[in-house]
Amino acid sequence: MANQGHHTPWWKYFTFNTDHKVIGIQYLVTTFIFYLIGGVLAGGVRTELATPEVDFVSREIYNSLFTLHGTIMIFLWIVPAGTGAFGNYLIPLMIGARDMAFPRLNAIAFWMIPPGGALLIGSFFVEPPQAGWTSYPPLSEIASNSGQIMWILSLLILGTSSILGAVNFLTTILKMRTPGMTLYQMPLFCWSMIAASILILISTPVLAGALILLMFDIVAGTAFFNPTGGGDPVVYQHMFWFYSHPAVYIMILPVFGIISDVLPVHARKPIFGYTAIAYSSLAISFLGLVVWAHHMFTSGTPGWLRMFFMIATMIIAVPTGIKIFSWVATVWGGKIELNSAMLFSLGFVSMFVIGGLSGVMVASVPFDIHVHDTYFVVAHIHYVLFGGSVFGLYAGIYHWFPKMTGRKLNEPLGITHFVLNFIGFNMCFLPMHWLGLQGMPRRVAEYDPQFTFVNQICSVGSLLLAISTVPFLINAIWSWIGGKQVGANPWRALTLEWQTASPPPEENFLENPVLWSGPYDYGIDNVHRDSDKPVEELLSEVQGNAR
Ligand code: HEM
Ligand SMILES: [Cu+2]
Repeated sequence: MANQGHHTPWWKYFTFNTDHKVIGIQYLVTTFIFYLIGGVLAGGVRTELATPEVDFVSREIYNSLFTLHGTIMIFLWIVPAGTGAFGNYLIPLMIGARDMAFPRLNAIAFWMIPPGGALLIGSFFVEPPQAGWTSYPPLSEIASNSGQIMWILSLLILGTSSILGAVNFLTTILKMRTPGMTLYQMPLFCWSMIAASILILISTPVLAGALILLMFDIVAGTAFFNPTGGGDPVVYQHMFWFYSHPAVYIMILPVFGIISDVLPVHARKPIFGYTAIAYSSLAISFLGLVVWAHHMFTSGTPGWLRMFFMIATMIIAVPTGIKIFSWVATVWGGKIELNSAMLFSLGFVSMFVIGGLSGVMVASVPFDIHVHDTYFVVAHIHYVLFGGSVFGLYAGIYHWFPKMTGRKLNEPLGITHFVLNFIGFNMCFLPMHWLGLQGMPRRVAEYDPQFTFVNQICSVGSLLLAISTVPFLINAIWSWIGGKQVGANPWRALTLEWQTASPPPEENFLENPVLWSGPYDYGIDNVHRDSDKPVEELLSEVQGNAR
């Protein structure tokens, strides 16, 4: 058993490297930098909203701040971090493969991210785009044309990157599993990546189509979506949401997978309902494709159609509820260790439940008509995307950092990070439900002075969120250089990625890995220590402690 970690020289991370582990870390670090940039833009938004008047920035710049904030958070952080970073790093290791199916395509997909991001951020300095992350025409066709075109080109590049990644994930999972591993022996993260990849492949091309037509309208004077030339802006909305509703699942499915893999390890219990979790991912993926018009209840959609989309949307609560039930049942009665990975996972489950509940509320047509385009929607998306996706990504970082670096993140700093993040998050976004119900519109730089105090609470919460990132950054950099060294399998986990050294050698496994157990055959034990024992011995020990 090789326990000696294999460290990649730092400069390799700046090269066109085809090793999926290098690419995964390249994605993780790059997207995190974009997260920080998106966070600074959010800070600009919250600073402006600390007072009801327009004083910090002009209205135009405010529009551009939330436009770029939303676009960066989605297309340069959550989507590429969940799929690109974790998908790349984990899939081959989890299925016992040497690399991805198409390593060069993989490197190309990554290297499309920096130019895509540069183009998007560059648009701010050329002519700030103002039409929101949704870029609905006719607004997107009349304001900031050159910036809007840069925005479109950037999304086309990032979308292509995402498609290339999905082709790779699907092929790798379906074709490159170690001999003897059936689909039902894969870690659940791989199932969730199958579901997310299917969504990417089906929906992203439709977004590309919409954006190309939008660009024709701007540069060539066509009128696909331009009502003054006989076009129909609602067609854009259909095409946009045919991608962007599935996109919320592209952003959350990989995180569902992360949580399903983190919880059993730190609760020392088998996952509850393996097949239910696996199939519910596929069900979410299918249902996610037929609900897009719930974003268009106020766009003149006919009543019978609204009824269909309302009911279909509510049905998604079923597979989602199955997952939540399974996670709760997994930790129920476990020997839970409340370390940072576990705290972020439990934070994820609880915040995602709130986001899911407000989601069922806005799925209902009469309610949605009341809160459409208010801060209620802003609260909802952040409970799903921040309390959900971001918390889950952090859980994944704390859990797999020892695999990636051979060192553990510092726990006191991690717990500080979690506590500040959790308080800041709820302080920033919980009051927005109330603001929305009271009718405060989103995407506007000024507001009715009666909302001042509550907005100031939100802004202080966002400041706390910014501060919470400091202990994390210190922790990540400091632990990478000098953190506590660990052996191959510090969490005593059973999935294959822990059977090789930490960090793994370039070829991942020196011998073909052997499946000694299912991925989650944990007994309840409370022995938490570093283990470098051979897997067979470890397993009999772990299972010997079973109930
Ligand atoms: C860092 C903490 C964050 C803060 C303080 C924050 C704050 C805000 C605020 C106040 C708005 C509403 C702007 C308006 O409508 O006038 C907004 C919009 C938005 N945020 Fe965040 N946000 C944060 C993180 C995130 C994350 C992690 C995501 C993940 C995807 C995200 C996605 C979005 C989206 C999609 C919009 C809609 C943009 C638009 O209307 O075009 N945000 N954010
Ligand atoms: Cu949707």
